[in-house]
Amino acid sequence: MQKTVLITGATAGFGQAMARRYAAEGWKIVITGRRTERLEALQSELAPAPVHTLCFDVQDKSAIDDALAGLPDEFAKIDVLVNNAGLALGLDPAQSCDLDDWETMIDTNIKGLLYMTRAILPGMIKRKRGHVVNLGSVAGTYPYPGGNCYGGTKAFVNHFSKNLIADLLGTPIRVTNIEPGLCESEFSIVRFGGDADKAAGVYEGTEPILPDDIAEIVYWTTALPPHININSLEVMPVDQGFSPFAINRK
Ligand code: NDP
Ligand code: 8X3
Repeated sequence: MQKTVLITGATAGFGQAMARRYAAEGWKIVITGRRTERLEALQSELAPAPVHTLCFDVQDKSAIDDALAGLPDEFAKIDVLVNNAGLALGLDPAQSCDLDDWETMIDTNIKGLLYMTRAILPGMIKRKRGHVVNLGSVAGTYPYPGGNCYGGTKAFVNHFSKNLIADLLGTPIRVTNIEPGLCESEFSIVRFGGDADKAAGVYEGTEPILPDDIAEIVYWTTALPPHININSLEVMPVDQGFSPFAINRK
């Protein structure tokens, strides 16, 4: 039976790479994002693979509900939901950063993920099959200066994913939280308000993880035998490590 994956945030980075990966495996794919032209370009690129595009903002609950209600029958039975749409805005300290940026991160990374999950889970349970893959981050586990609200949203994703596993015990539905570290995509360009040079500096002199690497990992978690659930998977490039605690000395 041909399976269906719905990927949020498929207009760039990880989501776009995942669409290509699932298309290569012969899945039906629903790609979402706010940029229609990119969704259509990806659909054309992947043709003749069965791809359906849905343009909506994950912050908008009724837009999500309308978009999902309008899914054609052949794309409506979602086997895998990848809650990938998300963003970081800024790297300023909590005491001086923009409160609107915090709200956007919360509305996108937390509330958008909740809306999508709540809309799609009942169908999965009814069909007795499904897998929710969430994009968390190392930022949800390890603090760093300027990570404040972004890290907080990803800590939410981590804990919510595990609580979903608790609620879904006794069903065949799987839940996985992928927690990447340094990965080159449009992520840093968005974080720095479109400053591509500043974003490039984040990866300078390193070999970061690339969107295709994350797509491979996500696909692998969903292709495992159905009795196996990868609860969480933390992944960093070899060029990334840890620092000791920072100490303020008088
Ligand atoms: P990109 O910026 O390359 O892609 C982000 C995607 O999210 C885009 O397709 C964008 O689509 C979509 N998106 C953002 N906001 C919204 C919204 N309000 N509604 C709908 N779609 C939205 O980033 P990545 O691919 O790197 O990031 C994907 C996920 O992985 C994010 O959740 C991020 O936090 C997480 N992550 C990224 C890491 C990294 O270093 N790159 C590391 C760890 C986690 P559009 O603009 O068209 O709406
Ligand atoms: C993205 C990784 O370290 O920039 O989630 O927060 S990091």
